[in-house]
Order: sequence, then C-alpha cells, then structure tokens
Amino acid sequence: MRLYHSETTKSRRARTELHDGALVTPFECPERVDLVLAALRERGLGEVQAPRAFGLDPVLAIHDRGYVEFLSRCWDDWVAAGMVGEAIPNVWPARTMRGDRIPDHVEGRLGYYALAAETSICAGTFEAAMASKDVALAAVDHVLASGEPAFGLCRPPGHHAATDQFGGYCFFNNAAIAAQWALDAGRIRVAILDVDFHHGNGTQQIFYARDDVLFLSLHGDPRHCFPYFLGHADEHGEEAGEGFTVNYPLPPGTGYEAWGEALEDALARIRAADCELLVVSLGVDTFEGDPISAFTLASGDFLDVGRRLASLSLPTVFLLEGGYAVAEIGANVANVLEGFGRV
Ligand code: OKP
Ligand code: ZN
Repeated sequence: MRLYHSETTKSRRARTELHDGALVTPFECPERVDLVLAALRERGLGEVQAPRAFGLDPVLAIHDRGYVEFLSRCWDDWVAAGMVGEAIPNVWPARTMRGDRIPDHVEGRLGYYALAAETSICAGTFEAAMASKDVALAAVDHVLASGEPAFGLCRPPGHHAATDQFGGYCFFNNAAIAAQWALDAGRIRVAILDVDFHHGNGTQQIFYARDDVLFLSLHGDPRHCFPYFLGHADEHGEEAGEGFTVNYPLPPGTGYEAWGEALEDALARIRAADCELLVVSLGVDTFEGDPISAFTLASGDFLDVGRRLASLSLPTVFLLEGGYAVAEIGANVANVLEGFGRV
C-alpha cells in the first residue's frame, strides 16, 4: 500500500480549543501525524511519499470561493483587527437572524463561515489545510493510476467541512475533494464510507443532491453526539441524490458487534451500487480509549475492520479523519491497513 504524508500538515498548531466551557490544548494536534507515521513505518506497511502541490482548483471544485478566500486571510485579518487570542467564532446567522449578508468585520465573517466554535484558526492553518488536501489528492491519484490501495495521512481532518463552513477541526473536505478528483478523472460513481465516530456532515451536505457519490456514515447518534444537527437515519439524500446518502446513527456505548452489523449493511449497499472507487473516511475515534468519543471498539477490532473493507475488492483510498487517543492512534490506524492488506 502506498502511503502519503506531508510535513506541512503540521504547520497548524492551535493553542486553544473551546471544550466543556474551557480553553484547552486541542485534541487535534500535530503529534498525531508523527505517531501514525511512526507506526506505519514500524509495521512496514508501505512506501511513504510526499504529495505534489495540486493547487486550488480541486478545492474550488467543492468549496465556495468566498469561503476559501476567507480561510486564506482569516488569521492575518484577525491579527490586524488587534485581537488577543486565536480566531474563535462567537456569533452566527442563527435561525432568528439573516443569513444572506456576509459581514465585513472578521469577527462576523468568522461566524458566517463557521459551524461550531471549538476550532480556533491560528497561523499556519490555511497552509496545513492545503497540505492535507494535497495528501488526499496524491493518494487518490495513485489509486486511480495503479489500482493499488493508498493511505493519506490527512491532517487537519475534513469530513465536517461543508461547502462554505469549517468546524469540528475541519477546513477542506479532503474526502469530497478526492472523490470529485476521481469523478473528473472519468470514474462514474464513487462510494465514501465514513467510519469516524462523528457524523460526516460536511461530506453529506456536499453530495446530498447527487447520485455520483454514495455517502454512508456510521456514527454516534446526533441526539447525543457532535455535530448534533445532522446525521439522523431519515436523511437519505434529495432529488437525484435520493437513496445516495445512508446514515447509521448508533447509541453511545456501541461496541464492535453492533457496529460491525451496521458496517456489513453499509458494505452490502456499496456492493449493490456499482461503485468504481471506495474512499474511506478513516477516523479511529471509535476506539474505546478515545477522550472525546463514546464507542468501545478495541485496538484488535481495527484489524477486522480492515479485513471487512478488503472484502469489497474495490480500488480503495483511506484518508485519515479523527482519532484522539494519541498513544494508540498509530496502532489503530496501522491495524486497519494491515487487516486490509492481509486478505
Ligand atoms: C472531529 B472528527 C465533545 C465535543 C466534540 C468536536 C469534535 C470534532 C471531531 N464533547 N467537539 O474526528 O470527526
Ligand atoms: Zn471524529
């Protein structure tokens, strides 16, 4: 399996995350990259390569131009406005206000383009997001060219990022950008299977009305879990996309047996859908030791997850999403990839 990694993904090191009413050191930290990389190298899972720079066009194929421009300038504008801490949104065009006017002031713009408040923007954020999508694009490009599977060590993650909103540690939707790249390269239908603990609200929103991307997500029930406002079982796509979104909301405390049953249902739907490529949004925050999640998968279960994914026999690209038990993140990711390779 080919592995892609960029040192530039570590150029974002936020100091603050609004968590449980306090500003804490962010769970989504650059150390995650080094730990995953070390584990993959130690297991000899494949050759590690750096991505080339793919530029902004593949980003603009998914995201709003004004949003991308906002992200590219946010930190400089925030500093120029004389702000004290990192850029944290604190006001939104909520239900009772207008959402059709984009403010000029960076504080207002931040709220317009944010879907949550835990994700501070700091120096290096845009550069890291650019590197993260380059890792995803290099990985999918390799799968398309060779048929061989690939893993992209994306960081920051992407699946919460919507057309014009960041949040949940995500800025560019790496999986969506990779899927669109494959479609533009001639693939007719792509499946995105999101096994991160959290619902991939951004990926769902991006493809909700489309029938060229089948999106399936196993996640903590939004009645109890972030992102709270999307990911229910009755969301199954709209218009041409009717039937091309499938959600498996599962209760906090769900273990591998029940989770695996939902996975089998998702795999059956992928088999039935005539897909030419599988994009796996690979979060390992389903792990029992994850500090911000509530499923109870054991490290060893991830080997079986990999085996089950391999049973699809599809060209497959894995893109890293969440996983915050940093001591175990390397072993957990490596287990999925090893299980996949073993079949
Ligand atoms: C990003 B990814 C928990 C709140 C969680 C944000 C979680 C973002 C997860 N009390 N807040 O791994 O899906
Ligand atoms: Zn997650």
